[in-house]
This record gives sequence, structure tokens and C-alpha cells, in this order.
Amino acid sequence: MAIERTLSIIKPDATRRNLTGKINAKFEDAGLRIVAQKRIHLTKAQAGEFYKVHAARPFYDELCEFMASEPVVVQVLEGEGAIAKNREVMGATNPADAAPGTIRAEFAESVGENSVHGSDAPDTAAGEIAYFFSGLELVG
Ligand code: YYY
Ligand code: MG
Repeated sequence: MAIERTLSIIKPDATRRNLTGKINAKFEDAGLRIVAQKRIHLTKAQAGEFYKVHAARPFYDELCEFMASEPVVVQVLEGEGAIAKNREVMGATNPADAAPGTIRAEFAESVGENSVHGSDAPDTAAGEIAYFFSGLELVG
């Protein structure tokens, strides 16, 4: 398994509850290295562009409103098989289905307000990292 990079977002429900440190501890304990990180407040249009793959879904508008409601922490995680490993640490989209010990099982409030985003494949990871970070900001 190769060293990969993946894009992670700590979502507004989690930043609001001061969970950034606890969530970062889960990543680091799993062997994921935080090689870039910044706190930003997305506009609804920026959230909409990021989640445009879901534009036709019924939850899209609510998702964009939520992502723009308060600051988020965007980050790049690096490690062996980082894309799948991060998805494992995150847990299932719906916290009711998330395995015990995962971020979503412990912290998510609902399927919509589920504390974290993680890229789902190498091509989306590359595009999502480039959406938020320049190469100079990635410090391995
Ligand atoms: O990648 P992941 O975040 O686990 O789920 P996606 O299926 O890509 O959906 C993106 C995002 O949309 C999800 O994290 C919450 C929201 N959402 C929702 O509000 N309701 C759904 N039924 C499915 C997804
Ligand atoms: Mg997804």
C-alpha cells in the first residue's frame, strides 16, 4: 500500500463543540499525519462547489447551508493507504451505522451533521486537496 494524501474537513457541528483536538487525536492515533491544516469559513457557494457531485440530491441545499453555517477545519492527512484508513476512522455516513470508536459513532449528531468529511478515492482526494491548498502549504 502506497503513501497517500486525503482531504479531511472537520465540519461545523464539530468545530462548534470544540472537538477539533479530539478528532485530530483519532487521526494521529491511527497513524495519519496532519500535513496541512487551516480554519476557514466557507461561503454557501464555496460549499456548493465542493459538494457539486451531490447537486441533484434532495439534501444538497441543506448540506451547503450547514457547511457554511460556521467555520470548518480543512486538513490534509498523509499515511499508508490514507484514503481508506481515514474512511475507517471516520465511520459510516449515518452515525447510527458507524462502528464503535469511530469519529461519527462518538461525535456525529445526525446523518447531515456528521462531524467530518473524507475523500473517497485517489482522484477525488487530489481534486479536493487542490480545492483548498496550494502545494506550498503541504508540509510532509
Ligand atoms: O462521504 P460521506 O460524507 O460519508 O457521505 P456522502 O454520501 O458523500 O454524502 C456527503 C454528505 O452529504 C454527508 O456527509 C452528509 C450529507 N448527507 C445527508 O445529509 N443525507 C444523506 N442521506 C446522505 C448524505
Ligand atoms: Mg462522500
